Amino acid sequence: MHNILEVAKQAARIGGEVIQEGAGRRDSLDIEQKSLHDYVSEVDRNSEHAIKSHILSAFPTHKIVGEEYGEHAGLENIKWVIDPLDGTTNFLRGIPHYAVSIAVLRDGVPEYAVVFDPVKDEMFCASHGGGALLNDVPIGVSDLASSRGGLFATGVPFSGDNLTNIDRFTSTMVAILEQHTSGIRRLGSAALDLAYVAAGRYDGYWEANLKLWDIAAGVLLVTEAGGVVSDLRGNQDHLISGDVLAAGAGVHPDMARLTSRFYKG
Ligand code: 2AM
Ligand code: CA
Repeated sequence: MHNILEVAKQAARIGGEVIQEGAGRRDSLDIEQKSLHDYVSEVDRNSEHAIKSHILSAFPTHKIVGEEYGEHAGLENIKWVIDPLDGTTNFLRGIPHYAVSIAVLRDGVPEYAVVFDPVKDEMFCASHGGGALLNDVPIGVSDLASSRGGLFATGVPFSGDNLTNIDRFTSTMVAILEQHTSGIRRLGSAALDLAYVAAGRYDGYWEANLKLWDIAAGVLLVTEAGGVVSDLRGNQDHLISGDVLAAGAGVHPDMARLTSRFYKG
């Protein structure tokens, strides 16, 4: 009998090896543009293929959905959600900040999560009710009592629908800055942003319009690390909408009050 979390961690390491092998020959990679500002390389595809093969060798009946290859049919109630390379733009430009993200959902609810950064060799993982770990050591969210003075992360809109609604992003940013923050970071990997909230490195993180594979693992990391996750209105629709707000319990209500002013629907 295979242990789901162990298989997820092994699969993430296998994906990480594919990515780092590709990083060593960046100039010769086969790169394709999926849409404006959205690129995919042979590394994204090879990583997903390797991850999927490993999962299916342990759990041949499980359902899998990945960013690059879509859905692999299987059991309806258990679904592996894979981002084989979160932070592709960073990767392609030689910016060493990207990750593999793997979540296992049971009836739509994240039960196991792994976010693996192959550059820093950081393995974040969580299981429902079992807490969150970084390289096998328990982690917890920040204990800041309010958003004042916090260090935050976000994602700056870069294309599509997000740009047509740019005002609500900039208004949110100003409102957060008015809290006298320690700064706002934009590092380009949603999975790692959430993992960093789980580890208490950021006090809070918000971003709109993400995909399920960007956030499914990260949201479980945050809640298992004692944090709170919602959409930008403060509701529990983040896995459906892809709009996410994650923070420690002291900071989340303040941030939700600010984001909900600008993200009404
Ligand atoms: P991806 O690398 O898996 O596509 C952060 O804003 C999220 O948006 C990332 O997790 C990233 O996931 C996605 N993204 C896609 N294109 C991007 C771009 N040009 N710049 C920043 N993020 C991008
Ligand atoms: Ca990706």
